[in-house]
Amino acid sequence: MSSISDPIVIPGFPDNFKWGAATAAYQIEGGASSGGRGPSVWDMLCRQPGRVFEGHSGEITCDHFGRWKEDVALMKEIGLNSYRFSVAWPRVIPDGDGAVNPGGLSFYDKLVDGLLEAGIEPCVTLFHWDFPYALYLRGGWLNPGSPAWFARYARTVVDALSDRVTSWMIFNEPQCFVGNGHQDGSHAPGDKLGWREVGVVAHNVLLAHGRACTVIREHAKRRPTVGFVMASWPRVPADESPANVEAARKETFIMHAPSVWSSAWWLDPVVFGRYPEDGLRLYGADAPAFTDADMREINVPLDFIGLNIYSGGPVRAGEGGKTVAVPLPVGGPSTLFHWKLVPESLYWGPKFFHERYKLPIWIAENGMSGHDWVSIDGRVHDPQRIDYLTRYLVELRRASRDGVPVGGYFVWSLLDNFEWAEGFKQRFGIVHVDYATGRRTLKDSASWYGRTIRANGTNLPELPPAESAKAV
Ligand code: IFM
Repeated sequence: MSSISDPIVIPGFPDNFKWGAATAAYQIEGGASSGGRGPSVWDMLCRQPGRVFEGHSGEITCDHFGRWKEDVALMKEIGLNSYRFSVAWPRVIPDGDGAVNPGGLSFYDKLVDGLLEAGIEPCVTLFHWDFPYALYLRGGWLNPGSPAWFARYARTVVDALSDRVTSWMIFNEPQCFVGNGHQDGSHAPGDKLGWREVGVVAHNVLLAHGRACTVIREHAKRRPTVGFVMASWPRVPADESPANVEAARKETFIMHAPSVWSSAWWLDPVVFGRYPEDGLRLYGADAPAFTDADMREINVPLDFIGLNIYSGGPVRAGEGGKTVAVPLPVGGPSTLFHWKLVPESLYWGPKFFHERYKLPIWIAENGMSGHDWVSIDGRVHDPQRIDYLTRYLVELRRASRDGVPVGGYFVWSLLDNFEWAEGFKQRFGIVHVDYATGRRTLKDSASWYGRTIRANGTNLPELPPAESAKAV
């Protein structure tokens, strides 16, 4: 019997919450020339001097291709119930559009079986940036045939895995492979296109999304759950006054210039079947040409929105309806990437996206890069990562308690890995990887994460609203 002085126990996360870790094929697999895999645009970019930190590449990286059994065993040891990984298109169809490579498919087939045997749900991302180089030579995403290439690839994977896989994410962070890959040229394929062409690339990616979603719905052997995964840097209110909350809500979706970084530019077509008016106005004559039929193809029902959130930007309401950015404290906590800690982004981000799009939210990535190494005692101590994850999860739990349907959380990343143009400089894993030997060492954060999973988040501190952030 409870008494008035007993603390009120509020649940942690929903039952059946997906507690996972995420990775991407090019970042961990290695085996770039093994098993019949074709080259991707990332293999080619890494060969160009000066493109990637110290000339690193994903040629070998964590050798997950060779060591996947060991990695599944580690996931089981940690206690994950879900694992988000991506399938490499050029491993499955080496030239992107020709013959299927049975060896490539069988790698994922065995991985899925291994995960299920370990009691871990496989959650598949179809595209995490490793576009087949042969298709790039045929115009890449600028080619009007690109949505059909992607739909065929999707069909191949769905036919092979959907008897066991039910959680599907189609594209990971289209803003990045379009914006970094095709506009500022910092990522593969390294192009610097003008607005008109970038708009075409993005539109073809949206069409590819719609077609792949339809392929999954029509051909999956088990009832699928399908999501769209966005990179998101939500705006957060500088304090919780209604005016500042409204300013943050508005600023999270508004467009001030033509941009493929805008969340609304992607999600409005996918969920509402139309480009945002402000974006179309700003693109002006450079807006992509589209038909009603295109928009119908893009606007097929989705089951959830995946958000990759690492930080956010505080704002307040200014004069005349303007929104003003509020600087974060000088010298405040930030990661090795210089991404500032803004834990309340994991409250406001899910809340604002759910309010606008009325879909469940999964946190498909969250985590931090740090200076992690194997200490003299043979262990990897990463207290800052534990603190970071604690603060962010407290805020996600607040969103869940406030009624946002939050379906899962995937820490980025399971393993230290190849961080694109930053090479191996940034270590995001909860498992340390010695790239010279391939040796894996669980970091302290992995043990902490396992405890948090077992407690379904009830071990996280109870902090008054926004206190997790204020303490920072
Ligand atoms: O490593 C990346 C990942 O591939 C996409 N989301 C952000 C991560 C950290 O930069």
